[in-house]
Amino acid sequence: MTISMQYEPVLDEAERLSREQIRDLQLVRLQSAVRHAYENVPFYRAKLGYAGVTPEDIRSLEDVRLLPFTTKEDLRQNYPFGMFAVPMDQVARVHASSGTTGRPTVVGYTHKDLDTWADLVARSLRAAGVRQGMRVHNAYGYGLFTGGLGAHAGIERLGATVIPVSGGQTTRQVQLITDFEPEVILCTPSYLLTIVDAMEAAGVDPRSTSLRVAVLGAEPWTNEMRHELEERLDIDAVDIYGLSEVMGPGVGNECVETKDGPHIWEDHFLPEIIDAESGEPLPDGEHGELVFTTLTKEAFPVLRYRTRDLTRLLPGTARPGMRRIEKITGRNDDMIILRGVNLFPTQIEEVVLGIPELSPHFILELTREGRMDSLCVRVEHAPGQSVESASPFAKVLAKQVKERVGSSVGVVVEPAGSLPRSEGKLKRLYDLR
Ligand code: DLL
Repeated sequence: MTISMQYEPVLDEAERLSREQIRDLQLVRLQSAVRHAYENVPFYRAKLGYAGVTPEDIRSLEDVRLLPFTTKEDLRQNYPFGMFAVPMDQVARVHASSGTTGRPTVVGYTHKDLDTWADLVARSLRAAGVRQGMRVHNAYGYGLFTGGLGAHAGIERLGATVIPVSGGQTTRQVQLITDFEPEVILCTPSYLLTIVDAMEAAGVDPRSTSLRVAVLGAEPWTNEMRHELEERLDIDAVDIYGLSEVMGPGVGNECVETKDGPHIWEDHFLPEIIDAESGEPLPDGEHGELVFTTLTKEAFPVLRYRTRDLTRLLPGTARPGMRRIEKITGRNDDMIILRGVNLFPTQIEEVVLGIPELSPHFILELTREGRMDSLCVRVEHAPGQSVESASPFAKVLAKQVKERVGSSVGVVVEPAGSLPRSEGKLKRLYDLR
């Protein structure tokens, strides 16, 4: 167990608002956000018109439910700039999602949007325990991905020192951490795992570096992975959440003093949970798909955007005015349906990390024999083990997955270092069907 840093939390004005004050602010902002989207984006005008809704119909926060959903497919169909709500000469920057299938989705920001984004990333980092004057090693990828540049601006806004490393070249990352002595690292959890291994390979004791905090996100990860990274690096590992369509990193962030799931920065974003199949809104506390309406964005407002992320809304703790989401451990897109049983890669991660003879490096391969789908977990053995010595634990893993998830999976123990390593968002699932 690492001991959480004894920082006094530093809160900005909005973080001190009561729940009631936040809701009042949200209603005023929601009304103007809906009007802005309606008046400036033909797509929203048409969609609201079709649903028989006008901006005047939004009289309470609950009236957000009158609005139709927006999906990734809607954004694709308006590629590249069709969803922008300001003329192009007011767009200061664009970013785009990688778009593994089909067209990427393009998002835009005015100067004011960039300003808000920097403020919210600074707030996120402060919640994680980052303070003015600290050195921050930023290993999120720079470029069209929102991670690198989004985090960069927030680090500067906070008054910390940014080391803009971007992703990749892992040996050099280790060298820079050793030489520049940053207190903070920002990257995906899977890439931090790659970096820790590289430290060990270079003869650097990961627990002895200058690092004290890691702000990790951009992909699902479990509390088991948090404990693994905190133990191995002697740090606090804190969760940062966000998505390009809503802004980028910093839509919400965990507070280091509680580490109980990201608080959503509700002065700028209105979250909802819906039933992923029926689209029906669900009460707080129930599991479903996370949906966002942006309250202040100028260039790229979204109304009821379906994230495909699965979680639930919980009351605020360290920031009582804003609700939290439970740590996101699954996306609709990642769900594997194996002979009728739903399974998420993070459920396998939880089990793998509980078996010391196995390493946290694993991939999932989905194959089909005849009409039957089967899933194979390829997992590397832990350091100090061999394929022979760790192989009996393949059975242990398969048994625990069967008990906890209800699916029968195959398990193959692989030599250390044989599986692909993450340099950003990890690809866990290989669909070979
Ligand atoms: O990944 C933004 C980001 C960058 C967040 C750096 C945090 C840190 P996209 O590439 O648009 O944006 O991917 C967004 O990544 O819908 C989630 O499925 C997943 N995701 C992001 N943060 C988390 C997290 C960035 N903390 C998609 N936990 C989202 C789980 C996350 N999943």
